[in-house]
Amino acid sequence: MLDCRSHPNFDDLCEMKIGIVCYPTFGGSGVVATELGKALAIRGHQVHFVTYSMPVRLDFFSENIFYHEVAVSSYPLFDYAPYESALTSKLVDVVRSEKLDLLHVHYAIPHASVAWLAKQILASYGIYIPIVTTLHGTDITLVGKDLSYEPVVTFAINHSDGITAVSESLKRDTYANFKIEKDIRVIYNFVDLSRFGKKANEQFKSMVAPNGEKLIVHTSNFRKVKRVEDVVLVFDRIVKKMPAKLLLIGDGPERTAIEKLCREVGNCEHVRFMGRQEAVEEILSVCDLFIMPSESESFGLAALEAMACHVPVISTNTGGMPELNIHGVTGFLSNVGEVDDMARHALEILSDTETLSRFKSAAALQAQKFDIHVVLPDYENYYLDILERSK
Ligand code: GMT
Repeated sequence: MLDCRSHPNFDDLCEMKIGIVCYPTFGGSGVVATELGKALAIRGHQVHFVTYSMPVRLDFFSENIFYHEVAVSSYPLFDYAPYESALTSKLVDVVRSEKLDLLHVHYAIPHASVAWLAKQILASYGIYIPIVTTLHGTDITLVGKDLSYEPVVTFAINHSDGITAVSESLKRDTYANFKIEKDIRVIYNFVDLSRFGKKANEQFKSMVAPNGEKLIVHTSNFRKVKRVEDVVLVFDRIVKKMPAKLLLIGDGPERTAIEKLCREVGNCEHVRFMGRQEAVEEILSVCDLFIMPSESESFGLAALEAMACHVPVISTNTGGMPELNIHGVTGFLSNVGEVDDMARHALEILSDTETLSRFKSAAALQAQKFDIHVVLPDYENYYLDILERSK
Protein backbone atom coordinates (compact mmCIF):
# COMPACT_ATOMS: atom_id res chain seq x y z
CA MET A 1 0.00 0.00 0.00
CA LEU A 2 1.14 3.53 -0.68
CA ASP A 3 2.10 5.99 1.99
CA CYS A 4 1.91 9.17 -0.06
CA ARG A 5 1.33 11.56 2.86
CA SER A 6 4.73 10.93 4.42
CA HIS A 7 6.42 11.51 1.09
CA PRO A 8 8.14 14.93 1.08
CA ASN A 9 7.13 15.53 -2.56
CA PHE A 10 3.61 14.22 -2.19
CA ASP A 11 2.26 16.44 -4.95
CA ASP A 12 4.56 15.06 -7.62
CA LEU A 13 5.39 11.59 -6.52
CA CYS A 14 2.28 10.08 -5.01
CA GLU A 15 0.96 7.59 -7.50
CA MET A 16 -2.03 5.41 -6.76
CA LYS A 17 -3.55 2.51 -8.70
CA ILE A 18 -7.26 3.15 -8.77
CA GLY A 19 -10.07 0.99 -10.15
CA ILE A 20 -13.13 2.92 -11.37
CA VAL A 21 -16.53 1.27 -11.82
CA CYS A 22 -19.33 3.24 -13.47
CA TYR A 23 -22.08 3.20 -16.07
CA PRO A 24 -20.27 3.85 -19.34
CA THR A 25 -23.17 5.81 -20.86
CA PHE A 26 -23.97 9.52 -21.41
CA GLY A 27 -25.52 9.63 -17.88
CA GLY A 28 -24.05 12.16 -15.45
CA SER A 29 -22.49 9.59 -13.11
CA GLY A 30 -20.61 7.92 -15.98
CA VAL A 31 -19.42 11.29 -17.28
CA VAL A 32 -18.14 12.34 -13.83
CA ALA A 33 -16.42 8.97 -13.28
CA THR A 34 -14.74 9.06 -16.68
CA GLU A 35 -13.61 12.68 -16.46
CA LEU A 36 -12.27 11.99 -12.96
CA GLY A 37 -10.32 8.97 -14.23
CA LYS A 38 -8.86 10.99 -17.11
CA ALA A 39 -7.77 13.79 -14.75
CA LEU A 40 -6.24 11.30 -12.27
CA ALA A 41 -4.30 9.71 -15.12
CA ILE A 42 -2.92 13.10 -16.17
CA ARG A 43 -1.83 13.62 -12.55
CA GLY A 44 0.21 10.41 -12.83
CA HIS A 45 -2.07 7.87 -11.16
CA GLN A 46 -2.81 4.56 -12.85
CA VAL A 47 -6.53 4.28 -13.60
CA HIS A 48 -8.34 1.04 -14.44
CA PHE A 49 -11.90 1.40 -15.77
CA VAL A 50 -14.02 -1.71 -15.22
CA THR A 51 -17.26 -1.38 -17.21
CA TYR A 52 -19.44 -3.32 -19.65
CA SER A 53 -18.49 -1.09 -22.60
CA MET A 54 -16.04 1.70 -23.36
CA PRO A 55 -17.15 4.83 -21.41
CA VAL A 56 -18.44 7.45 -23.88
CA ARG A 57 -16.21 10.20 -22.54
CA LEU A 58 -13.07 8.02 -22.68
CA ASP A 59 -11.94 9.85 -25.78
CA PHE A 60 -8.38 10.10 -24.63
CA PHE A 61 -5.34 7.87 -24.68
CA SER A 62 -2.81 7.74 -21.90
CA GLU A 63 -0.24 5.24 -20.72
CA ASN A 64 -1.96 5.50 -17.33
CA ILE A 65 -5.45 4.47 -18.48
CA PHE A 66 -6.56 0.85 -18.72
CA TYR A 67 -9.93 -0.54 -19.73
CA HIS A 68 -11.27 -3.91 -18.57
CA GLU A 69 -14.52 -4.99 -20.21
CA VAL A 70 -17.04 -6.99 -18.22
CA ALA A 71 -18.36 -9.78 -20.44
CA VAL A 72 -21.65 -11.31 -19.32
CA SER A 73 -22.07 -14.82 -20.73
CA SER A 74 -25.61 -15.74 -21.54
CA TYR A 75 -27.31 -19.10 -21.04
CA PRO A 76 -30.82 -20.17 -22.10
CA LEU A 77 -31.84 -20.53 -18.44
CA PHE A 78 -31.26 -16.84 -17.72
CA ASP A 79 -34.10 -14.41 -18.29
CA TYR A 80 -31.77 -11.87 -16.69
CA ALA A 81 -28.05 -12.39 -17.24
CA PRO A 82 -26.18 -12.18 -13.88
CA TYR A 83 -24.28 -8.95 -14.55
CA GLU A 84 -23.43 -8.46 -10.86
CA SER A 85 -21.62 -11.82 -10.70
CA ALA A 86 -19.67 -11.05 -13.88
CA LEU A 87 -18.68 -7.60 -12.56
CA THR A 88 -17.66 -9.03 -9.16
CA SER A 89 -15.48 -11.68 -10.82
CA LYS A 90 -13.88 -9.09 -13.08
CA LEU A 91 -13.13 -6.84 -10.10
CA VAL A 92 -11.53 -9.71 -8.19
CA ASP A 93 -9.38 -10.51 -11.21
CA VAL A 94 -8.36 -6.88 -11.93
CA VAL A 95 -7.56 -6.02 -8.29
CA ARG A 96 -5.43 -9.17 -7.96
CA SER A 97 -3.58 -8.96 -11.24
CA GLU A 98 -3.09 -5.19 -11.34
CA LYS A 99 -2.46 -4.85 -7.60
CA LEU A 100 -4.86 -1.94 -7.21
CA ASP A 101 -4.74 0.28 -4.13
CA LEU A 102 -8.37 1.36 -4.07
CA LEU A 103 -11.71 0.85 -5.84
CA HIS A 104 -13.92 3.85 -6.56
CA VAL A 105 -17.47 2.93 -7.55
CA HIS A 106 -19.92 5.45 -8.99
CA TYR A 107 -23.70 5.10 -8.51
CA ALA A 108 -24.63 2.85 -5.59
CA ILE A 109 -26.79 0.37 -7.53
CA PRO A 110 -25.40 -2.24 -8.00
CA HIS A 111 -21.80 -1.07 -7.86
CA ALA A 112 -21.48 -0.56 -4.09
CA SER A 113 -22.77 -4.04 -3.18
CA VAL A 114 -20.76 -5.65 -5.99
CA ALA A 115 -17.60 -3.95 -4.68
CA TRP A 116 -18.36 -5.17 -1.15
CA LEU A 117 -18.67 -8.77 -2.40
CA ALA A 118 -15.45 -8.47 -4.42
CA LYS A 119 -13.74 -7.17 -1.28
CA GLN A 120 -14.85 -10.25 0.71
CA ILE A 121 -13.62 -12.61 -2.00
CA LEU A 122 -10.29 -10.79 -2.22
CA ALA A 123 -9.91 -11.07 1.57
CA SER A 124 -9.99 -14.86 1.15
CA TYR A 125 -6.82 -14.45 -0.96
CA GLY A 126 -5.28 -12.26 1.73
CA ILE A 127 -5.79 -9.09 -0.34
CA TYR A 128 -7.28 -5.97 1.22
CA ILE A 129 -8.90 -3.31 -0.98
CA PRO A 130 -10.70 -0.23 0.35
CA ILE A 131 -13.90 0.88 -1.41
CA VAL A 132 -15.04 4.46 -2.05
CA THR A 133 -18.67 4.84 -3.15
CA THR A 134 -19.86 8.03 -4.81
CA LEU A 135 -23.60 8.66 -4.60
CA HIS A 136 -24.89 10.53 -7.64
CA GLY A 137 -28.61 11.17 -7.28
CA THR A 138 -31.27 8.79 -8.49
CA ASP A 139 -29.42 5.91 -6.76
CA ILE A 140 -30.63 7.62 -3.56
CA THR A 141 -33.58 9.87 -4.40
CA LEU A 142 -35.49 7.63 -6.80
CA VAL A 143 -34.32 4.08 -7.48
CA GLY A 144 -32.30 3.33 -4.33
CA LYS A 145 -35.08 4.00 -1.84
CA ASP A 146 -37.44 1.67 -3.70
CA LEU A 147 -38.11 -1.30 -1.38
CA SER A 148 -36.77 -3.71 -3.97
CA TYR A 149 -33.29 -2.20 -3.54
CA GLU A 150 -33.23 -0.35 -0.20
CA PRO A 151 -31.80 -3.08 2.12
CA VAL A 152 -28.92 -3.76 -0.27
CA VAL A 153 -28.19 -0.06 -0.80
CA THR A 154 -28.21 0.66 2.96
CA PHE A 155 -25.89 -2.27 3.66
CA ALA A 156 -23.50 -1.44 0.81
CA ILE A 157 -23.23 2.24 1.75
CA ASN A 158 -22.60 1.37 5.41
CA HIS A 159 -19.91 -1.12 4.39
CA SER A 160 -18.06 1.25 2.05
CA ASP A 161 -14.78 2.54 3.45
CA GLY A 162 -15.52 6.00 2.10
CA ILE A 163 -18.73 7.61 0.89
CA THR A 164 -18.99 10.79 -1.13
CA ALA A 165 -22.06 12.70 -2.36
CA VAL A 166 -22.09 15.22 -5.19
CA SER A 167 -23.94 17.92 -3.20
CA GLU A 168 -24.98 18.87 0.33
CA SER A 169 -28.56 18.23 -0.70
CA LEU A 170 -27.77 14.64 -1.74
CA LYS A 171 -25.94 14.09 1.55
CA ARG A 172 -29.07 15.24 3.45
CA ASP A 173 -31.31 13.05 1.26
CA THR A 174 -29.10 10.03 1.94
CA TYR A 175 -29.35 10.44 5.71
CA ALA A 176 -33.10 11.09 5.39
CA ASN A 177 -33.87 8.04 3.23
CA PHE A 178 -31.46 5.42 4.60
CA LYS A 179 -30.15 4.44 8.03
CA ILE A 180 -26.54 5.46 7.44
CA GLU A 181 -24.06 5.22 10.28
CA LYS A 182 -21.06 6.73 8.51
CA ASP A 183 -19.80 10.15 7.50
CA ILE A 184 -20.54 11.25 3.97
CA ARG A 185 -18.05 13.64 2.37
CA VAL A 186 -19.46 16.16 -0.12
CA ILE A 187 -17.24 16.47 -3.19
CA TYR A 188 -18.96 18.54 -5.84
CA ASN A 189 -19.17 17.58 -9.48
CA PHE A 190 -16.76 19.38 -11.74
CA VAL A 191 -16.14 20.47 -15.30
CA ASP A 192 -12.99 20.60 -17.37
CA LEU A 193 -12.84 24.29 -18.24
CA SER A 194 -10.11 23.73 -20.80
CA ARG A 195 -12.70 21.76 -22.78
CA PHE A 196 -15.88 23.63 -21.82
CA GLY A 197 -14.53 27.15 -22.27
CA LYS A 198 -15.76 29.19 -25.17
CA LYS A 199 -15.40 26.83 -28.15
CA ALA A 200 -18.17 28.17 -30.31
CA ASN A 201 -19.20 26.61 -33.60
CA GLU A 202 -20.35 29.79 -35.37
CA GLN A 203 -21.10 27.94 -38.59
CA PHE A 204 -23.55 25.77 -36.67
CA LYS A 205 -25.10 28.89 -35.11
CA SER A 206 -25.74 30.55 -38.45
CA MET A 207 -27.33 27.35 -39.67
CA VAL A 208 -29.78 26.89 -36.76
CA ALA A 209 -30.44 30.57 -36.06
CA PRO A 210 -30.01 32.24 -39.49
CA ASN A 211 -31.86 35.40 -38.43
CA GLY A 212 -30.07 35.89 -35.14
CA GLU A 213 -32.77 34.13 -33.10
CA LYS A 214 -32.01 33.52 -29.42
CA LEU A 215 -30.84 29.94 -28.85
CA ILE A 216 -32.41 28.05 -25.95
CA VAL A 217 -30.93 24.66 -25.09
CA HIS A 218 -31.63 21.60 -22.97
CA THR A 219 -29.54 18.44 -22.59
CA SER A 220 -30.67 15.31 -20.77
CA ASN A 221 -31.40 11.62 -20.97
CA PHE A 222 -35.10 12.39 -21.62
CA ARG A 223 -36.30 10.50 -18.58
CA LYS A 224 -39.50 11.47 -16.74
CA VAL A 225 -37.52 13.01 -13.86
CA LYS A 226 -36.15 15.64 -16.32
CA ARG A 227 -39.65 17.02 -17.17
CA VAL A 228 -38.60 17.81 -20.76
CA GLU A 229 -42.24 18.71 -21.46
CA ASP A 230 -41.72 21.81 -19.28
CA VAL A 231 -38.79 22.82 -21.51
CA VAL A 232 -41.15 22.82 -24.50
CA LEU A 233 -43.81 24.78 -22.58
CA VAL A 234 -41.34 27.39 -21.32
CA PHE A 235 -39.90 27.73 -24.81
CA ASP A 236 -43.39 28.17 -26.23
CA ARG A 237 -43.91 31.19 -23.97
CA ILE A 238 -40.52 32.61 -25.03
CA VAL A 239 -41.01 32.17 -28.78
CA LYS A 240 -44.37 33.96 -28.58
CA LYS A 241 -42.50 37.07 -27.37
CA MET A 242 -39.24 36.97 -29.34
CA PRO A 243 -37.56 35.10 -32.23
CA ALA A 244 -35.95 31.99 -30.71
CA LYS A 245 -34.99 28.40 -31.45
CA LEU A 246 -34.88 25.42 -29.09
CA LEU A 247 -32.15 22.77 -29.28
CA LEU A 248 -32.91 19.50 -27.50
CA ILE A 249 -29.75 17.45 -27.02
CA GLY A 250 -29.88 13.83 -25.85
CA ASP A 251 -32.30 10.99 -26.16
CA GLY A 252 -34.31 8.65 -23.99
CA PRO A 253 -37.73 7.19 -23.18
CA GLU A 254 -39.67 10.51 -23.28
CA ARG A 255 -38.45 11.61 -26.72
CA THR A 256 -41.55 10.48 -28.65
CA ALA A 257 -43.90 12.14 -26.15
CA ILE A 258 -41.94 15.39 -26.47
CA GLU A 259 -42.13 15.33 -30.28
CA LYS A 260 -45.90 14.86 -29.94
CA LEU A 261 -46.13 17.78 -27.52
CA CYS A 262 -44.26 20.07 -29.95
CA ARG A 263 -46.79 19.17 -32.63
CA GLU A 264 -49.70 19.82 -30.24
CA VAL A 265 -48.48 23.26 -29.16
CA GLY A 266 -47.48 23.99 -32.75
CA ASN A 267 -43.86 25.08 -32.27
CA CYS A 268 -42.10 22.20 -34.11
CA GLU A 269 -40.64 24.53 -36.73
CA HIS A 270 -38.58 26.22 -34.00
CA VAL A 271 -37.48 23.03 -32.21
CA ARG A 272 -34.54 20.89 -33.27
CA PHE A 273 -33.93 17.42 -31.83
CA MET A 274 -30.17 16.95 -31.91
CA GLY A 275 -29.91 13.43 -30.43
CA ARG A 276 -26.86 12.42 -28.43
CA GLN A 277 -23.88 14.67 -29.11
CA GLU A 278 -20.26 14.15 -28.19
CA ALA A 279 -18.92 17.68 -28.78
CA VAL A 280 -21.72 19.20 -26.71
CA GLU A 281 -19.51 22.16 -25.75
CA GLU A 282 -19.45 23.41 -29.36
CA ILE A 283 -23.23 23.63 -29.34
CA LEU A 284 -23.60 25.01 -25.80
CA SER A 285 -21.11 27.76 -26.55
CA VAL A 286 -23.39 29.40 -29.14
CA CYS A 287 -26.48 29.24 -26.90
CA ASP A 288 -28.10 31.96 -24.82
CA LEU A 289 -30.07 30.09 -22.18
CA PHE A 290 -30.16 26.59 -20.67
CA ILE A 291 -33.39 25.15 -19.23
CA MET A 292 -33.34 22.41 -16.57
CA PRO A 293 -36.85 21.96 -15.13
CA SER A 294 -36.13 18.61 -13.37
CA GLU A 295 -38.38 17.08 -10.74
CA SER A 296 -35.23 16.18 -8.79
CA GLU A 297 -31.58 16.88 -9.52
CA SER A 298 -28.85 16.09 -7.03
CA PHE A 299 -26.36 18.39 -8.73
CA GLY A 300 -27.19 19.18 -12.36
CA LEU A 301 -23.95 18.45 -14.20
CA ALA A 302 -25.51 19.38 -17.54
CA ALA A 303 -26.29 22.85 -16.16
CA LEU A 304 -22.69 23.23 -14.96
CA GLU A 305 -21.40 22.31 -18.42
CA ALA A 306 -23.68 24.98 -19.90
CA MET A 307 -22.48 27.57 -17.37
CA ALA A 308 -18.87 26.72 -18.23
CA CYS A 309 -19.82 27.70 -21.80
CA HIS A 310 -21.13 31.09 -20.54
CA VAL A 311 -24.80 30.05 -20.66
CA PRO A 312 -27.16 31.18 -17.85
CA VAL A 313 -29.59 28.64 -16.39
CA ILE A 314 -33.32 28.55 -15.76
CA SER A 315 -33.84 25.63 -13.38
CA THR A 316 -36.06 24.30 -10.66
CA ASN A 317 -35.04 24.88 -7.04
CA THR A 318 -34.89 21.15 -6.39
CA GLY A 319 -32.09 19.09 -4.78
CA GLY A 320 -28.60 20.49 -5.31
CA MET A 321 -29.62 23.05 -7.96
CA PRO A 322 -29.49 26.04 -5.55
CA GLU A 323 -25.90 25.07 -4.67
CA LEU A 324 -24.96 25.59 -8.32
CA ASN A 325 -27.40 28.07 -9.86
CA ILE A 326 -27.50 31.36 -7.95
CA HIS A 327 -30.97 32.93 -8.17
CA GLY A 328 -30.86 36.29 -9.94
CA VAL A 329 -27.11 36.01 -10.66
CA THR A 330 -26.27 32.97 -12.81
CA GLY A 331 -29.89 32.39 -13.78
CA PHE A 332 -33.12 31.81 -11.86
CA LEU A 333 -34.76 29.08 -9.76
CA SER A 334 -38.48 28.24 -9.82
CA ASN A 335 -40.69 25.63 -8.16
CA VAL A 336 -41.09 22.34 -10.05
CA GLY A 337 -43.75 22.66 -12.77
CA GLU A 338 -44.10 26.47 -12.60
CA VAL A 339 -43.57 27.06 -16.31
CA ASP A 340 -45.01 30.60 -16.27
CA ASP A 341 -42.48 31.63 -13.63
CA MET A 342 -39.63 30.01 -15.60
CA ALA A 343 -40.73 31.75 -18.81
CA ARG A 344 -40.96 35.13 -17.01
CA HIS A 345 -37.39 34.68 -15.74
CA ALA A 346 -36.16 33.53 -19.14
CA LEU A 347 -37.62 36.62 -20.81
CA GLU A 348 -36.01 38.83 -18.16
CA ILE A 349 -32.55 37.37 -18.93
CA LEU A 350 -33.08 37.64 -22.69
CA SER A 351 -34.70 41.10 -22.52
CA ASP A 352 -31.65 43.12 -23.55
CA THR A 353 -28.02 42.61 -24.54
CA GLU A 354 -26.60 44.13 -21.38
CA THR A 355 -28.66 41.90 -19.04
CA LEU A 356 -27.90 38.77 -21.06
CA SER A 357 -24.19 39.46 -21.08
CA ARG A 358 -24.22 40.09 -17.28
CA PHE A 359 -25.90 36.72 -16.66
CA LYS A 360 -23.52 35.00 -19.11
CA SER A 361 -20.43 36.36 -17.34
CA ALA A 362 -21.81 35.42 -13.91
CA ALA A 363 -22.56 31.87 -15.08
CA ALA A 364 -19.00 31.46 -16.40
CA LEU A 365 -17.55 32.87 -13.17
CA GLN A 366 -19.59 30.47 -11.03
CA ALA A 367 -18.44 27.52 -13.19
CA GLN A 368 -14.83 28.34 -12.29
CA LYS A 369 -15.54 27.24 -8.70
CA PHE A 370 -16.24 23.77 -10.05
CA ASP A 371 -13.21 23.47 -12.30
CA ILE A 372 -11.63 20.02 -12.29
CA HIS A 373 -8.37 21.49 -10.98
CA VAL A 374 -10.23 22.79 -7.92
CA VAL A 375 -12.10 19.53 -7.22
CA LEU A 376 -9.50 16.89 -8.16
CA PRO A 377 -7.33 17.42 -5.02
CA ASP A 378 -10.44 16.79 -2.89
CA TYR A 379 -10.72 13.30 -4.39
CA GLU A 380 -6.97 12.63 -4.12
CA ASN A 381 -6.91 13.70 -0.48
CA TYR A 382 -10.01 11.67 0.26
CA TYR A 383 -8.43 8.55 -1.27
CA LEU A 384 -5.34 9.12 0.88
CA ASP A 385 -7.49 9.52 4.02
CA ILE A 386 -9.21 6.23 3.24
CA LEU A 387 -5.92 4.46 2.49
CA GLU A 388 -4.40 5.80 5.70
CA ARG A 389 -7.45 4.82 7.75
CA SER A 390 -7.40 1.33 6.24
CA LYS A 391 -3.75 0.64 7.12
O1 GMT B 1 -30.72 10.44 -13.82
C1 GMT B 1 -29.82 11.15 -14.23
O2 GMT B 1 -29.92 12.35 -14.36
C2 GMT B 1 -28.51 10.52 -14.54
C3 GMT B 1 -27.75 10.45 -13.30
C4 GMT B 1 -26.60 9.55 -13.43
O3 GMT B 1 -26.16 9.12 -12.40
O4 GMT B 1 -26.16 9.19 -14.49
O5 GMT B 1 -27.42 11.81 -12.91
C5 GMT B 1 -27.24 12.07 -11.55
O6 GMT B 1 -25.84 12.21 -11.39
C6 GMT B 1 -25.28 13.38 -12.00
C7 GMT B 1 -23.78 13.32 -11.80
O7 GMT B 1 -23.42 13.31 -10.44
C8 GMT B 1 -25.90 14.63 -11.37
O8 GMT B 1 -25.34 15.79 -11.93
C9 GMT B 1 -27.41 14.60 -11.66
O9 GMT B 1 -28.00 15.71 -11.01
C10 GMT B 1 -28.01 13.31 -11.11
N1 GMT B 1 -29.40 13.23 -11.56
C11 GMT B 1 -30.43 13.35 -10.71
O10 GMT B 1 -30.30 13.53 -9.52
C12 GMT B 1 -31.77 13.24 -11.35
